[in-house]
Amino acid sequence: MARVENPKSPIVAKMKGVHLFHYEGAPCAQRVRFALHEKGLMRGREERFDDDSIASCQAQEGAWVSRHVSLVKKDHMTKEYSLIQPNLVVPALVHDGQLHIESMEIIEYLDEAFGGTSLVPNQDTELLADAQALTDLGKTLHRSIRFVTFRWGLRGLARLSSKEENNLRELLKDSADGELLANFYEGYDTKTIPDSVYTDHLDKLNAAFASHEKRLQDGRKFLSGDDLTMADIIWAMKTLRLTECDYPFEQCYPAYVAWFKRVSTRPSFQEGVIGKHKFMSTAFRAKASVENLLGIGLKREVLKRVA
Ligand SMILES: N[C@@H](CCC(=O)N[C@@H](CS)C(=O)NCC(=O)O)C(=O)O
Repeated sequence: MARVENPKSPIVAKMKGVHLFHYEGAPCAQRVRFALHEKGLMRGREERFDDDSIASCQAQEGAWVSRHVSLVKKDHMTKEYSLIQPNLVVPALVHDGQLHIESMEIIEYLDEAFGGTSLVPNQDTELLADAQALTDLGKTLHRSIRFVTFRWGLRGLARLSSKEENNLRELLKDSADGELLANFYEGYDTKTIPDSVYTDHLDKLNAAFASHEKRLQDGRKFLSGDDLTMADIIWAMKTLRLTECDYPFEQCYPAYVAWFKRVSTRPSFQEGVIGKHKFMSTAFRAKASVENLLGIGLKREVLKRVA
């Protein structure tokens, strides 16, 4: 479990109940919000991420405290946040003064700590191995989603200035995993992520979706069988993010689209994932549809490569 021993920030020890450091549009944070709602925990008060007042550190029974970390305003690239999440990414979760990082390990932790839907099929070794393998593939392809969606969704908007890059390197100097984030931003050229960097990632994602389409042909409801597991969670967030870039799922993978509908119509998805993200999600989709109409979007690229 990715529990952080001796966290540097004094705020962690003060927190009672569940507190989530997250960003509405970040797939890794959406995974955890989805799981929290499946576990029957509702979204509670909104607090500033670094508010350590006694009142802000108390969670209501049955609810999680939302501590929003804006990736747009670069809250995550501040000294304060680096003391909470040393890799400068969202999410981070605190439960009764214990800090946990790594979204899928947080989900495993929640599965043990709370009731509600069981997300890790521990009772069935074969099922567990399958769900774990799908989850691991999802983790491996996390970088691919970043490259593709930053290339097509955010384009140059997310590029860091050289001052910001230096600040990032400085904040990450003691982090074990920090190199990944720093390298990612250095992958930008002057305008966006170059084609030579992202196409290989797109091919890997296309191959994964084709394989999911195949496994769903036997009529199963979810990726590993008839029950929702953590594998559905990690893949649903990738699918949402790519849907916001107008990836042509409908044309390429009909059974996968039906699966995504089953997952995304769950109340936990609507409340935990979409909720306050609705406006941005709709805006991204509208932007992507216009780009595709103009022939400069992701859809054409995918159809060219999948055909
Ligand atoms: N392995 C980590 C990855 C976390 C991660 O990459 N989070 C992204 C959002 S999905 C982030 O915070 N990115 C910061 C950035 O893009 O600058 C996890 O699963 O928790």
